[in-house]
Amino acid sequence: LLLESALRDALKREEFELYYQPQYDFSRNRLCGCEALIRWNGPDGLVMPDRFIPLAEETGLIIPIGAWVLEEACRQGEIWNRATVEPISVAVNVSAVQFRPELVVEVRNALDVTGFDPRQLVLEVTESVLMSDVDGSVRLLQQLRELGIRIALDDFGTGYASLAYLKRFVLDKLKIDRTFIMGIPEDKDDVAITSSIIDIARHLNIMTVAEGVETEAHCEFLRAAGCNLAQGYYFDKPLPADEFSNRLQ
Ligand code: G
Ligand code: G
Ligand code: MN
Ligand code: NA
Repeated sequence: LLLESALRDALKREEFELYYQPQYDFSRNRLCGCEALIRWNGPDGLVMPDRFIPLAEETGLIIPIGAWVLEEACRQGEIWNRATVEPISVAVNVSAVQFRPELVVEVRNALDVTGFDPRQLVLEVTESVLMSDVDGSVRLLQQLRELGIRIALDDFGTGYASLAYLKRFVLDKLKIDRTFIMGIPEDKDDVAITSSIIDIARHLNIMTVAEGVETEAHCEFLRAAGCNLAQGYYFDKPLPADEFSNRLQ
């Protein structure tokens, strides 16, 4: 049984760790960034976020945990970017509980403390996060982008945002949900949906990131369709920071 006190102790004892899943740029054939994904090194081994993020959200602990994630991701990103010629972007997941005006202060603090270039920080939000308060979200996204950071819409196509919201929310990236990628190239519906998302995004000047890219066939299709970036087991699973560093060499 996972208890609130255990989660609180985990934060105090610094038992959380970020893994980084590489993202590859199709046009330049290179590693260009990553998504940071939290893990908990608990007393009985590695605990995945699905098992503790919901409790962290219910108890409000996601606020200090989320602030730690932001600062840790920026700290690590700054280390990488001091060592590489081509910049590496780092994407951080933001839950609905965190998506409130104070998030601007938390992001600014993480950038200030670490010196990380804001242009290399991406916040991943889902459609449901934005849709719970559309006007508030439009304002908050605007304030976040004024910090110079980028915004990605996660799990795109699975929520209930309509295409009209792509106009209202100022977004830099769309992450095509892996449930659409999975069926490529056999499933004609998945093929149609994925190429349409890529086309719409290109016309709106939004970058596309395919999630859950697992096969050579996925890659071939996505490259031909004009998708910008890919992330998935075909390339790498989420990696501890030192293994990600090895990928940069
Ligand atoms: O590997 P994976 O099991 O890492 O991640 C599962 C889910 O947990 C993903 O949907 C992701 O959005 C969420 N998640 C991972 N890391 C974080 C984090 O740092 N903050 C929040 N809010 N969610 C995260
Ligand atoms: O934030 P988001 O919900 O997109 O979280 C990404 C999740 O997807 C993480 O749990 C990560 O471990 C998982 N993942 C990453 N690449 C793949 C993949 O190629 N296939 C599958 N099935 N899952 C993946
Ligand atoms: Mn994500
Ligand atoms: Na996703």
